Order: sequence, then C-alpha cells, then structure tokens
Amino acid sequence: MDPLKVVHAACPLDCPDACSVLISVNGEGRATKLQGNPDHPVTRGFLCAKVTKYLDLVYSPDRLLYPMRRRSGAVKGPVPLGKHAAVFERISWDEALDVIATRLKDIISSKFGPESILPYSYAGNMAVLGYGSMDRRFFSRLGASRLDRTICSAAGGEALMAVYGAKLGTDPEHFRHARTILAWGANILGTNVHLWPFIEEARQKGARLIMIDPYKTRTAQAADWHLQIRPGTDSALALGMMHVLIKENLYDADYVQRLTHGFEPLRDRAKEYTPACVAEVTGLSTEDIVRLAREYATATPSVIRMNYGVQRGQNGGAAARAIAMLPCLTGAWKHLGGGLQLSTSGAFQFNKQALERPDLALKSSIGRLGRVVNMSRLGHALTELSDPPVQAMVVYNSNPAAIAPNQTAVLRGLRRADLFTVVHEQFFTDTTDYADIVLPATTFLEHKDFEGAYGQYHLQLSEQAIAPLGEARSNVTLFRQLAQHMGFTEPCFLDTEDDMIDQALSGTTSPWLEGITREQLEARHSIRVKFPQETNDGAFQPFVSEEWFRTPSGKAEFYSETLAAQGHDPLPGYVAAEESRHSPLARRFPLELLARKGDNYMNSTFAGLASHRVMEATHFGVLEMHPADALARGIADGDAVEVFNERGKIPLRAKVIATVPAGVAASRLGWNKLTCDGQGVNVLTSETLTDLGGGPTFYSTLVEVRRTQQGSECNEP
Ligand SMILES: Nc1nc2c(c(=O)[nH]1)N[C@H]1C(S)=C(S)[C@@H](COP(=O)(O)OP(=O)(O)OC[C@H]3O[C@@H](n4cnc5c(=O)[nH]c(N)nc54)[C@H](O)[C@@H]3O)O[C@H]1N2
Ligand SMILES: Nc1nc2c(c(=O)[nH]1)N[C@H]1C(S)=C(S)[C@@H](COP(=O)(O)OP(=O)(O)OC[C@H]3O[C@@H](n4cnc5c(=O)[nH]c(N)nc54)[C@H](O)[C@@H]3O)O[C@H]1N2
Ligand code: SF4
Ligand SMILES: [Mo]
Repeated sequence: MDPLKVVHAACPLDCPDACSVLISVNGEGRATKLQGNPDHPVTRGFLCAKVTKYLDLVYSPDRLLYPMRRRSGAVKGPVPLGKHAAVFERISWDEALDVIATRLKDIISSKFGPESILPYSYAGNMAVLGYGSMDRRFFSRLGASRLDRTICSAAGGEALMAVYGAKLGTDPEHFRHARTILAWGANILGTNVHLWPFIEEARQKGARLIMIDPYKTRTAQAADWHLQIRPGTDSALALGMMHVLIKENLYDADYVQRLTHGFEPLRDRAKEYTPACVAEVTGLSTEDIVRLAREYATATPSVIRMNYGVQRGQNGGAAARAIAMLPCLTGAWKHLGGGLQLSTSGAFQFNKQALERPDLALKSSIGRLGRVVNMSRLGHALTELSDPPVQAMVVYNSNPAAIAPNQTAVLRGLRRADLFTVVHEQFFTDTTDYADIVLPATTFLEHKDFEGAYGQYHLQLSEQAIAPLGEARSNVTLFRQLAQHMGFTEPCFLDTEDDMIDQALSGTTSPWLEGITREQLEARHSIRVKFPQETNDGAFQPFVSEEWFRTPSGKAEFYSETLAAQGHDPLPGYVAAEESRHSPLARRFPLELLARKGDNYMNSTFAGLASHRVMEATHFGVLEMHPADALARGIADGDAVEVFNERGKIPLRAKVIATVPAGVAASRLGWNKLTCDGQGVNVLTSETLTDLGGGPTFYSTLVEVRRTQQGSECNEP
C-alpha cells in the first residue's frame, strides 16, 4: 500500500545530530516507516541503528498506555519485566489528575510548603516544548524546588562559557575541509554518527582522524591513531600540547594578540607541563605527546570534536576548558573546517522567559523563586535534604532510578513510603517501579514540537504524524491539564503548542533566529540559523573576530577573572580526582571504572525493547578488563565477578580484553531490572561533583573486582 502521507518530524532524543525524520503513515493512520530525510544536509538520508527501529518502540506491546495507580499494599521496589499488573491498577486520567492535584495542594499547605515538591526531568525528550515549557510554568506557579539540570553537560558548558562566553562551534558540515580531526572523548560512531560521513569525506582527501579516549571504541578502531589516555587526565595532555606549541613557536601570535586574554599566565602555567611530566600522568609516551602537538598545529585546518565524555570526571571542567583553548592558541578558527565543536546549542536562544515563565513563582505561596536542587545529587536530595525534605517528586523525560549516580541512595530515597512519586513515561521503567501514580506519555510521532540542536545549526519543526496511542498524553498536555486541576487561572496555562512555538521564536534576543516564524517552519520543516557573519558561500566561521566572544574581556579567555572571583583556578590545571589511580583510595579500589553508555541504547532508553537488547547483549552485564588486571586476580574470560567499592557491589561477567588499558575497567548503563540482582552500574558511581558546573563524575569511579562462584547465566539479559 502506498503511504497516504509522509510527515516531517525531528528526532527528539538526547543526541547532537537532531535528525530530520520522514514518517510514512498509511490510510489507517498507522506509521509504517521511518526514514532519514535525504534532503537534510546533516541527516543525509539515514538514521542511527537505534531509531531505525523506533517503530518497535512506538508499537511495542509493553508501551504504557493508561494512567495507573499503585495497588494498596503494593510495596515500592523492583518489578520484573512484564509483571506490573500485579502492582498497578488502571484509573482514568481525571482520577489521576485529581489524586495528584489533591496531594500537591495538601503538601503546599502543610508545614513543608511548595519547595518540598521536586520536578525531576532531563532529556528523554529534547524538543523545545517537550523538554521545558508548560512543565516549567507549572512548577514555577507552584513555587516548587527548581531542578538544576546538570546530569550531562554542566562542566563542559561552563568551560565553553569561560573561554568563549558562547556555546558555539565548528559547523559539522565543515569537517569535510579539515586535515586533522581530533576526536577527544568523543565516540562519534556510537553517539554522533551523522558527523561520520563528513569525517570520511575529509579522510578521502588525506585528513587524519586521531582519537583520545581511554576506551577502544568502534570509532577508535576506525581511526588513524588512537591515544589511549588514562581517564581524567585530559587537562594535563592539553597543557602538555600547549607547552610544545609555545616552546616550538607553533602558535598563532597574531590570533593570540588580537583575540585572546591572558596568554602570559597561560604560558607560565603550560611551562610546568613538560611532555615528560604529562607522559607520567596520562600514560602516553613523551614522543606521542610532542607528535600530537606538532601534527595538530601544522596539518591544518585542524578541528577538535570534543564530546562530553571528557567532562564527566572530577577535573572535567578544567579539562574541557584547556581543550577548548587549543584552537585559540593555534588560531585554528581562521581556517574553514578548523576550530572546535562541543556544542552548537548557543545558536538556538529561544525566548525562555516566555516559554518557562519563572515570574509565575511570585504568585506562588512562597512569593519567590524556589530553592535549587542539583539533579546529580538525587540520592542526597531524597534521603538527606531538609528544610524542607522532599515530599513529592514528579518525574518525566527521565529514568533516575537507573541513570542517576549513587544508585543505592537514590533507590533508598525512592522507596520512602512518605514520598509521593508521579512518573510520566512511555514504559514501565526502573523509576515507575517506585511510583504512586504512573502516567502514559506520547512519543514524538504523536505530538507536535520544534527543536534546535547541540551538534548542528538547523532549526526544525516536528509535526504530529499519528494519533496518540491508548491514552498517552504529551508533556505539554499533562502540565496544561494539571494546571487546570490545581485551579491556576493564568491564561498561559491554556496556551496551545502553536502559541508556545510562536512565543519561543518571538522576542528572542538572538539575531540568528530573527525573522524565523512557525509558518516558515511549517512550510520548510528545517531552516538553517542565520549567522550574520556568514560568508557568501554560506560558510560559517565563529571566533574569527571580536564580535563572537561574550566573555568579560570580549576575547577568548585563557585566564578568567570571573572564575578567580568564584574561588576557582583562573587557569586550567590538572588535579587528580578523589577517585583516580593517584588518590589514596586507589590502594583499596585500584581500578578506574568507565561506567559507559551503550552504543545501542540512548542512556537507558530502548533497554525495554528486545530488538535493542539483542544488539547490546555482548556488552550489557559485562565488565571489560585488561588481561594484566584479570591475571593478577585469577579471573578468566567469562568468569562471574563481583565489582565493588564503598557504595555497593554488583555481579557482572568478566570480558578479558584490551579495549581498556591496564588499571581501567568498563561496564555499561541499562535498565536495573535487566540485571540479575536488580542493580545497575550506577550503584558504583558517586555523587561527587565536577570542578565546574556541579556536574556528575560518572568517569571518576574507583572499584575492585573479585571472582565469584555464581553461575554466569545470571548475567544474561
Ligand atoms: N548510542 C548512543 N548515543 C548517544 C547516547 C547514548 O547513550 N547512546 N547518549 C547521548 C548523550 S546523553 C550524550 S551526552 C552524548 C554523549 O556523547 P559522548 O560524549 O560521545 O559519550 P560518552 O560515551 O559518554 O563519552 C565519549 C567517550 O569519552 C570517553 N572517556 C571517558 N572518560 C574519559 C576521559 O577522562 N578522557 C577522555 N579523553 N575520554 C574519556 C569514553 O570512553 C567514551 O568513549 O551522546 C548522545 N548519544
Ligand atoms: N553510568 C552512567 N550514567 C549516566 C550516563 C553515563 O554515561 N553513565 N550518562 C548521563 C547522561 S549524559 C545523561 S544525559 C543522563 C540521561 O538520563 P535520562 O535523561 O533520564 O535518559 P534516559 O535514560 O534516556 O531516560 C529518559 C526517559 O524519558 C522517557 N521519555 C521519552 N520521551 C518522553 C516524553 O516525551 N515524555 C515523558 N514524560 N517521558 C519521555 C523515556 O521513555 C525514558 O525512560 O544519564 C546520565 N547517566
Ligand atoms: S538518536 Fe541521534 S542519530 Fe539517532 S535518529 Fe535520533 S538524532 Fe539521529
Ligand atoms: Mo547526556
């Protein structure tokens, strides 16, 4: 049957690529095919393996389709796959909304007040409205605690802001012009696959791809050179490169003089980072460090694809900052195809005030903005926070029971009988296991939205392709209706999706979005942002002149007075993490653990689908360890092992393999309920925060491993 229509949508998953998706819908209103838009300059006609199978998710028999209430007497805790009917009973939307509104009102008028209500959301849906719009208005109006959404990119974001004052970077479409490409803590084939064709194009013209990653990813295997750096030591490597660049006069004195601030103090700092001392810290050879610096500076244009892997260690802010400074030292921004990309999100400055309405907090019973709670310390927030303690949590776009660090504390908090937990979800996840009320959420096929991107420069509209399945409702609809049940009378709680798209696009302070309207998006689906400095052939080159910088000095800042005033080191430097091979704790827990993402999941999304679990099966429930570390512990490939530290222990199956250097081990994120003891890898990670931005430190985790007698079949997903 020919499709009756083809609908233009945009993938809203937490991924830099923000693909343009064509959805075929048949005469019965059923989506039959998902395809990467061949006309989109970054999507270029393909989707990643995860989303190619997205219809398995949309039409999964396990989709959560109706509001549910915990049966009386059902204790909060893990529910095996498919067994939720024993724990939850179906209720109507009206009843669900009434139960929630009544409970929230009770809490607000109790001694705890509105700040004891905590929203918890992240980027299960990254489209603009789905990520943060009506929900923000709702919680503002309540006077609820405000969530500091640090779980992913906080340290790197602060780093970019400190150096450039803007989250902008090299256009992915220009990587084709580069001669040297550094993938720094960036698993491009796993997490940013639409950059790959541009890299391949550059390589066909002679470019070299250099990987800097402690783990031998698929990307590292495909690279020309892999530097297997020790975790958390990137700031030392970047400073070591600077040492060489300055000493050998390979830096761009003209760029440095015109467009940077603080060269002299940086030069003095870099002097300390001799290749020999950097080799000691990073585990790389002095020759490689020198060669890397020379190649980076001379085989130009050179571009760095830094990704967030770098900034998930305790020293991550300094590392991201030091790396971000490299193209300012070499003047790489001057060359088309040169520069650096960590994020492009700064190009999409929508009118957040209008979307989120923080001013509504003044109308709440506390009459001011609510307190701030860091999402990377959820365990602490639910078990230790007082004044007031958290009494209710509303979770959407997130699966904190699996993805938040220090899982044992998180689950202890979620288990509290006095905590009222609402979870809006597409599936019965590890977090719904602890919910009092579960609400069904739509997928991006089932609602309208629009989105920017953090890895490219096209603004897109995402049209609704099919009717919501079952009684699923979008985030916008949920909070609009909850506002009515609370009795909020402000007109903004009646805004439609179209109203909010218009509001987000009008009154923006960004000249780059000026003149772009919803109507244009509806007609064209995707519009490239308008950079005023664009050259005639459409090439966009940021940081080539003063007008790009939004720092206090108006230049790229090697030295930051702002950070100094906040008590930080004004220069980047290497400081060993509390959990690293250089810390005293390493005597008891000598292995550095990389608690990684799955290539075939999106954080914990897709873990509920058999089709995706099959693709991830060789890695999930597995501990990859170096042959030398295995030998020292009498562990053979396939052995059942226990991985532990002071926070907890988890059973895994050993995979003895040199994907990691000696002293490093790796395991992967997924659903807790798919493991044999119901605990995920985040049992091992801590709530220690990064040096900048208050981000999580998933990659600064020490563990020890021992062989156990347990049968390894326990680990089969
Ligand atoms: N398939 C897939 N795609 C995804 C996601 C997913 O879960 N699966 N998640 C999405 C999300 S939320 C994000 S934020 C992005 C993240 O995208 P990436 O930042 O690329 O993801 P990570 O795998 O966390 O980190 C990248 C690499 O950093 C390495 N690394 C760890 N520690 C260090 C270190 O100290 N130094 C260096 N140099 N490297 C280090 C890791 O081994 C990893 O290979 O990807 C998005 N895309
Ligand atoms: N050990 C370890 N932990 C990590 C990481 C790691 O690399 N290692 N990565 C961290 C990073 S970078 C990130 S960004 C976080 C990600 O953490 P989360 O943002 O929590 O990501 P997901 O696990 O994908 O969970 C998103 C959930 O939102 C649901 N969802 C999707 N769309 C919608 C919607 O429209 N409405 C509602 N209500 N729900 C929806 C999905 O079904 C899914 O269960 O995890 C962090 N945790
Ligand atoms: S997850 Fe990323 S690569 Fe996959 S379809 Fe979505 S935007 Fe594209
Ligand atoms: Mo992330």
